Amino acid sequence: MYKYCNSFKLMVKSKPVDELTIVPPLGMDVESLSNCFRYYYNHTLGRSKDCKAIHYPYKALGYTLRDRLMERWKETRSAYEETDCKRTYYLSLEFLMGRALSNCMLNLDLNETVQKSFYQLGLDLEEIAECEQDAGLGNGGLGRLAACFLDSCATLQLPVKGYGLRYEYGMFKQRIEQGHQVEETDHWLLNGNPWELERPEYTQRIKFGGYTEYHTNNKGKMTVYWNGTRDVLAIPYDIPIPGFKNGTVNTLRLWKAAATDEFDLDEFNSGSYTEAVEEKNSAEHITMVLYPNDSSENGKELRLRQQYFLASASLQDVIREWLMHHDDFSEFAQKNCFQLNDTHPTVSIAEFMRLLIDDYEHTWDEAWSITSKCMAYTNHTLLPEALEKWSVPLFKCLLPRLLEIIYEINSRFLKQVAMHWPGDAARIRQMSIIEEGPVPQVRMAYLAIVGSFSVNGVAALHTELLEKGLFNNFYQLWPEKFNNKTNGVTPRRWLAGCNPELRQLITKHIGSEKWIKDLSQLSKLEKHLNKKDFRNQWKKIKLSNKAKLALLVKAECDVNFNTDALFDVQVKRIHEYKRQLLNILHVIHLYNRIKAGDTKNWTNRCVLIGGKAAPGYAMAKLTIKLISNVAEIINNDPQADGLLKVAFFPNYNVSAMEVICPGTDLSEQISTAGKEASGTGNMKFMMNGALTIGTLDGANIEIREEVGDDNFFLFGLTAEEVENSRNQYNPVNIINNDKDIDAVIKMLESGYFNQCEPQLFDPILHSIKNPYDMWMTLADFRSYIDAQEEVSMAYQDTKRWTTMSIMNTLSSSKFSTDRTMEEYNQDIWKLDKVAAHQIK
Ligand code: 26Q
Repeated sequence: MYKYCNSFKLMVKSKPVDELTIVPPLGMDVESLSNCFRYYYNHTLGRSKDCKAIHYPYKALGYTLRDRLMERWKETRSAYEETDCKRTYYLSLEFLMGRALSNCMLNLDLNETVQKSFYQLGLDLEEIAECEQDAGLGNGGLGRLAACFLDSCATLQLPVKGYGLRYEYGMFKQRIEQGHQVEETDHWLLNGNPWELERPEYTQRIKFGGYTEYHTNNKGKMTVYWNGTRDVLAIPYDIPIPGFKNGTVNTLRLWKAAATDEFDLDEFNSGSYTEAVEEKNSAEHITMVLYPNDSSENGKELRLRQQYFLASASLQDVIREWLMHHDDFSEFAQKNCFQLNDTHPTVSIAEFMRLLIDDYEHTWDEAWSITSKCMAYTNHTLLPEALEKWSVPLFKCLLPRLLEIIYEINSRFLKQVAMHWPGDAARIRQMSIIEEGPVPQVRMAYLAIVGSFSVNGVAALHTELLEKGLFNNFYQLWPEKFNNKTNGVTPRRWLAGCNPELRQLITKHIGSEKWIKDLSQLSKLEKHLNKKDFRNQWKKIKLSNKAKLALLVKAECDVNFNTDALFDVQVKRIHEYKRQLLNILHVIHLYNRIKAGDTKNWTNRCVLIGGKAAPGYAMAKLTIKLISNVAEIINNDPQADGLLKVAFFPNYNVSAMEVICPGTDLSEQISTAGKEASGTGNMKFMMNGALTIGTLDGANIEIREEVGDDNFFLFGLTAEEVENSRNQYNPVNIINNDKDIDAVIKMLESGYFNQCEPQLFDPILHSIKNPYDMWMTLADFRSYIDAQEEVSMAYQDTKRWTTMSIMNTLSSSKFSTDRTMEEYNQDIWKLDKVAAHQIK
């Protein structure tokens, strides 16, 4: 039998005999690892002892470990195939994976073995691990959530496969130059990537452009042809996703764009050889760069190309695999589910309809019945300006067949609306997938809701606000589709991995490591809460983690953090709604107190702020500059020495967070209530024993519920109060009636922090004083100052602080993605867990 894959002309004449694939399992002992490592270093990579480049030993270790993953990967695939189990595909434009090496050692339980092997080889494991580039294929929360989900699914042995894009350039690297953000490219694949496996035999072909034609086929059936397209190839690269010590290795499949080998013959014959070859370039642009989360990038054609490229390649791939074991699609919807990570991959709904109708000859009703039973949509934002829209003319030009299908989906949907609300024309206009206007727009969130059987928000408040606000019409029509799935983070990376000392202490007191897979066991620590020995060790570990963070801050920011001081940290993308501004205004307030000699009962603080601003977001960039300038002045003022330090942390990323969250005392979660969908950094800090100062926003509400009011520093208006007081908001009044706030504003207005650059911060001052300030920064300032004062007092009471810190870790089990994934599975996916055959 010949198997033929459309573009990669691979022929397999016969099934390989077992001799080819039967191999004895690889050793997991020190000697086997050392031998394997030496083999890769000397033979595969061809290096000698004189080679100074550190990434070769890193790569050799990567290959050594990947081989061990490879065996388990095969076993996992066989187990899924043999059981013909139901599967979920997590479609996401972003997977913010961070580093793979230490995660792989943790999950294969090879930490100690590799340590020993490297000790014998005379190599420094820590130094070698440090040279791994972060896989920064995401902007922030949404991308990191996808990575945590994959980790938990592998650990829970859920048959879930991730599909994404293999960007050549990930999230930009941030440098700070004279207080300003400067973006640099992140060419993360430059030295190769030992964690990926290219799979050209599964290449797919993706259509763009062209036009549609309607013909009646020989059976008298009307058939649509999408012709005249300019096609691009999608080549898959597989990344192994190991579960925690369970023999499962799931897959993340990332697509890379490549040109077809066909040239435009007309151009070729007329002598424009180079122009013909240039087409190659434009094809490969599709997966060149990750889009930063930037509203100025909205509506860009290349972004829509990326979205369709992911959707089409992934769906074709799933169908290819399905048809290897099934004759038709009758059981497809029972056995497959697609989870859409925000609206970014939502064109999948129309693409699946196209494939079923045009390529597999289904009727509209059959196709819709299958499609709408397998799609599920997760929303991650409440900001109306962040809802994706695509101009109809652009859509028509790039994806003409898909636009036709979307119009048909919409027309059938609007008939349902009309039945439900007879005579309500306004409702039809409001709910239409096509927004009318000078340039009509496709509303992707509406398409996602109409085409999915499940719609979920990412924290209780967020889901409630979706139901009551943004998607209320749809909620009225289909209340049963809506559900909440509060986010989480994986305790492997975010506790066991990044905080090895705390891992050891917890394990010792629980009596086993089972808590790493079952975080609810953390409650067993409660009986040690008042034990002196346990508490002392807790404090010692926090201090040691603070020392590590202080070293990093010294290296990256050249600022001295004293570990006796309160480490007060806000790290996340820079955005007005997250209110880094409120944080720095409070810093200025503290500085004013120092200058005024008001330092009785003072608590020393080290304030760390980090995060990237979207390159086109002027206000966010100016906020970074303000933080940098304030830091510069305060850190060089001898009066503030020992009392207050401030640093802006450059290039905040996953690896930095692995050092930052274990060394933090106070976690800043201070968004305007109703604006942060969930937040996940808040959960990482909590797990590592930091206390939160926060508003009643996103998952903060649930964090407070779990840890108890006494162990959380609450301030600010509720989401409801924010909306109800918007019309009366008068920031100038607030300034005039509060001398502390007035002093802070005066300080800014005086140019104290921008003496060489007059007027620099005027846009910030204007936004703060604007009664239409969307983020109502000053409305919460007094309450924030007071809550911070409570924090200072609590920190001085070491006994109280330690209890609160332990209580935070102990109460964090809800925020494990293991719990989140169990809920997705119970309510949405309904997958059976499948254990792979364990290799010893
Ligand atoms: C938009 C236009 C063009 C190109 C890119 C984008 C784009 C890219 C990324 C828009 C949004 C994102 C990412 C959003 C995000 O990270 N949202 C966060 O998701 C987390 C996980 O659910 C939540 O915890 C956060 O509250 C939410 O802000």
